[in-house]
Amino acid sequence: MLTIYAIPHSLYCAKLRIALRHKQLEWKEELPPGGVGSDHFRSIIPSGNIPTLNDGGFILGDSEAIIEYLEEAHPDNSLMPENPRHRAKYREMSRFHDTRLEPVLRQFFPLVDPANRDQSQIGAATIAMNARLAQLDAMLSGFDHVTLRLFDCGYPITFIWLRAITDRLGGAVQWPENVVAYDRWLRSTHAVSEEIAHYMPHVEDWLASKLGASQ
Ligand SMILES: N[C@@H](CCC(=O)N[C@@H](CS)C(=O)NCC(=O)O)C(=O)O
Repeated sequence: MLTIYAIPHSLYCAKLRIALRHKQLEWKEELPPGGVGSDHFRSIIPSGNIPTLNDGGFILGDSEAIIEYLEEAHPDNSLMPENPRHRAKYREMSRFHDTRLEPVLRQFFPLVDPANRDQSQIGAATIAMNARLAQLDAMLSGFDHVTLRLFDCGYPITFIWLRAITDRLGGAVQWPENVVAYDRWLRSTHAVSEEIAHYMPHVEDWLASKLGASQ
């Protein structure tokens, strides 16, 4: 069986589970041996990346690399189309999530703790996020939403965190029309709705650990 080294609140582990659920693969999860960032875990995977896959001794880090490997090793319930240009566009959308949108979400995480709350930093992160969401809105206009695709695995989890955090922090994140419709469609798919049911308590636990009584 596939083993995933994961931690409960990791966004990229949730992204990977959406692909596993869609592809109807069985897996088990373990905490990273030796702990996050430990020498022992880095002896298994030098980058220390979470998630990391262990497929019968074949070790692979990075959610995107893992999903592409699973797609090739287990082609059923595919997340990729045949056409090379469509495949390339799926990868472009997925990388936009991992390298452009989600890194802006990360700017919000340290600001959740009331001790670190800084309105000017919340404002700067909000401006950066609105710019990325506007770009995503334009990019989405080229896609119909029919069945789950490679790039659909990361976005729903980033949207969950963004709503949960900005509900608490305030700020003025603007959700463009195509993004709202996309989020609604993602939640209607079985893989995303199952993952949200599993993952949401971990999001709430993380927020409670940062917000304490001020929640
Ligand atoms: N691009 C990577 C990002 C994964 C990532 O940022 N993982 C965090 C946890 S959510 C991590 O590895 N933290 C531990 C570390 O950096 O040592 C992926 O898609 O797997």
